[in-house]
Amino acid sequence: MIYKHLEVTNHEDIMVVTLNRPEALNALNKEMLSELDNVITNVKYDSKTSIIIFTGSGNKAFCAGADLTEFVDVDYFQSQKVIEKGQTIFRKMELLGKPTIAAINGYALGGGLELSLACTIRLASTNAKFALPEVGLGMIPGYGGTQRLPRIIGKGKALELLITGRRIDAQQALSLGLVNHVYSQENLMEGAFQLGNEILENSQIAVSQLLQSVERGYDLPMDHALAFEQVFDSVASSSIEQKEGVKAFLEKRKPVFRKTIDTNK
Ligand code: CO8
Repeated sequence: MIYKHLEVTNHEDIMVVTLNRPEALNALNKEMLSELDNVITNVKYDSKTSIIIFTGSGNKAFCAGADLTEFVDVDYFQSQKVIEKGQTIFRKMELLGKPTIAAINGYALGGGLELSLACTIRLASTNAKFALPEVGLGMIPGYGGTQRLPRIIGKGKALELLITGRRIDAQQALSLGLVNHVYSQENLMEGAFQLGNEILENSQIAVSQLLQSVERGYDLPMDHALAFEQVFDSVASSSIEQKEGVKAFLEKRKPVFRKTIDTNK
């Protein structure tokens, strides 16, 4: 499928989704959000894709946030509509059951940072800059930022960034645990692919069940969360991949897993 504001390329089991509005530093307009929704909905049921990398086009920005030209004069219900749309799409990403990697190659501001917070893992290039500057615009981060940032880096540190809107660099983001690794600009995508390939060495059914177990269980009381874990692990443990994994261990060889997620076989 051809998109206006996204470039989507497939590299065997890994899909790269590039936010592609470099003239506006890849700002998320309504059309781009709809396109993202389309990609995420389709990739969930695409057995050929196991991992998705998100990045930005050009070497300046991952995504400079929501397209501010669309928010010059919005009322309560217009605001709520767009916030709900963004929240729904980012939550869909989080519940995809496939690993998503944000390769943050420059500015990740506002909604752009929030997009990356909905990804499984965040990687950054040395020139990346991060902020949730919404309070300086009279808003609050409404695409999940007030909820996901505290969960990822801890409440106290998140609140400081949230109420100051302060911009931080890649090293600061690394020390806060906001990103997992920092690469030179040239090596960022290679790092993302390396990580993707490392994940692909495992059973993709297990990876998928694991992601769903963590995402569905994280905020629940322990007994409910453990009940989820039982179900997700039972799916993984009764799969053909588990049989291969254990057999390979006993035969002292590397397991050969399929790269797709098909729980029926
Ligand atoms: N929206 C629209 N256009 C943008 C955006 C944006 N968020 N960011 C950059 N651009 C455009 C600029 O207007 C400029 O366009 P033009 O060349 O036509 O003037 C072009 O991109 C290049 O930008 P700059 O000239 O500003 O480049 P600089 O290198 O000088 O500065 C910055 C780069 C620091 C990234 C600067 O552009 C900036 O501060 N951008 C705004 C960042 C921001 O505040 N983002 C948060 C937006 S709010 C948000 O995301 C909340 C989500 C929920 C919304 C729900 C609302 C109801």
